[in-house]
Amino acid sequence: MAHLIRVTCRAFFFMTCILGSGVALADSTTAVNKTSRSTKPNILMIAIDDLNDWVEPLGGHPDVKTPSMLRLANRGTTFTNAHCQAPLCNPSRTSLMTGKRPTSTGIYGLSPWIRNVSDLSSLVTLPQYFNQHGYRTLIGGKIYHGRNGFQKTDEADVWGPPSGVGAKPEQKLIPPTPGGNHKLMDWGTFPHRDEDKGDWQVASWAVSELESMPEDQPFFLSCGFFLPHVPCYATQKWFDLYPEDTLTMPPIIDNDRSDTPDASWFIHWDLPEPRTSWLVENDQLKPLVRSYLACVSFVDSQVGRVLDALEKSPHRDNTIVVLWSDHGYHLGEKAISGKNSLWARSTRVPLIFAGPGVSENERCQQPAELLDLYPTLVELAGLPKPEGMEGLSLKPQLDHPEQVRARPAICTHNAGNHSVVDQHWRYIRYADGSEELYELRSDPQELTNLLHGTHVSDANRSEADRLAKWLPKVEMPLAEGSANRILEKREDGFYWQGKKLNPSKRIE
Ligand SMILES: [Ca+2]
Ligand SMILES: [Ca+2]
Repeated sequence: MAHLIRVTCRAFFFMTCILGSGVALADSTTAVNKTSRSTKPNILMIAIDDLNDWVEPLGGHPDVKTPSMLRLANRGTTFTNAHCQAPLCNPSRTSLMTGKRPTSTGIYGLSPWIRNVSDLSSLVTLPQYFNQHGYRTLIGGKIYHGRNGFQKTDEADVWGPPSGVGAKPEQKLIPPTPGGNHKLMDWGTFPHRDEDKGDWQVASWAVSELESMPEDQPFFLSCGFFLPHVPCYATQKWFDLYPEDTLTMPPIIDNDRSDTPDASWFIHWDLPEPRTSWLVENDQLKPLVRSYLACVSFVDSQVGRVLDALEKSPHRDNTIVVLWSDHGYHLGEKAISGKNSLWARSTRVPLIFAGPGVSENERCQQPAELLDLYPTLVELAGLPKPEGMEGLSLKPQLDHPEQVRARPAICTHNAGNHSVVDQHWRYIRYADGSEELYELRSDPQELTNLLHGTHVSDANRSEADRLAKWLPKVEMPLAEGSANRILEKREDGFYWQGKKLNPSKRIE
């Protein structure tokens, strides 16, 4: 990196766990009669796109203001060690909604949509499963990637607005970005109204549905927000929460990639998201951080509108709320912006449950996977256990946050590249066999690869081997129609988007 930045490392990760006893238990009724709404909990699922741990319940950024997510956390259980199954929209959301790992479906890229893959077209998604058991299902905004499934009544009974940023400036606010000046690679503020934003419209739709929900049927309402996905546009009032002169910058460490394997570059080889070097050279690092934070606070306010509507409704005491993000986001750390890495910056996500059957004001440090949502919600609702679930129900941890869970969290970015995280360690293995290991208590920023240089030791090797036992045993090849952000390890080297990549052309 041409320009090096050193900033004070504040306590970006705190993982204190307030231990306590879980008390409430879910209603275990299994009745499927549509008229039994009062005995079955409703589900309100709130998804946020590209939101990393910069939220108050996770403490990932000391300046961030997310009062609505904090309010939700205070009345529920926050998983402080939750991770996505893929650091990219389509594979992450496909995994969460089907209960299957990317390695089991072969969906690693931004395409395909499951219904276009013959072997996957009949998978029963989370809302479909609830629908089969008497629930009215509603989807608005970004739940599936892009417009996958949009307005298909076999995917949901009711469809709200599609996802999108909403109001846009007449032209991009930042200088042309590398890799083709992608139109989404933009951030900043310009004159517009909060009411003109796509997420405002999605929240308004969810509010109106909550106000008019039929009384004779339990509901599963999925509400997906687009921000803080790029372009990070917010109105001035959200920027005013983060004055430029007092803004805390994320810890960006000189030469942090000197101990990471070449393959760590291959998995985000050629992307529209700028490298940190470009952001620094173009004075865009601070504007990006500020814009991202402004968007996080804006989207939090929309979460608040939906929670307010729930609390004012007759459903407030009988609705399970779950909030998640599909993956994290780098804002300069490890030389990149964007996702598509196997470090905590990309894999760690907010995951908060609240409502009947969930302990209040608790934090769970056990590893959790977004894949666990499907079996967890099914168990909380008292529905029969579905076949073929690859996640584990988090009900034991929702009852008792200290309940040990042996399985670590596994994240995959294209076949053969995985990270495995437990409470204290992160192990990464790439498709060429290269590896990383981090000890998270002493090194929460994952700065020192313990499988590199002088850090190599029998003890570190033994931790790596212990975690490596959890790597997927079988990996499906690319599903038909796979495209966008596809990396393949073939016999003669790595291929990016079907073309052999030249490691000497790396852009740092
Ligand atoms: Ca995403
Ligand atoms: Ca390093």
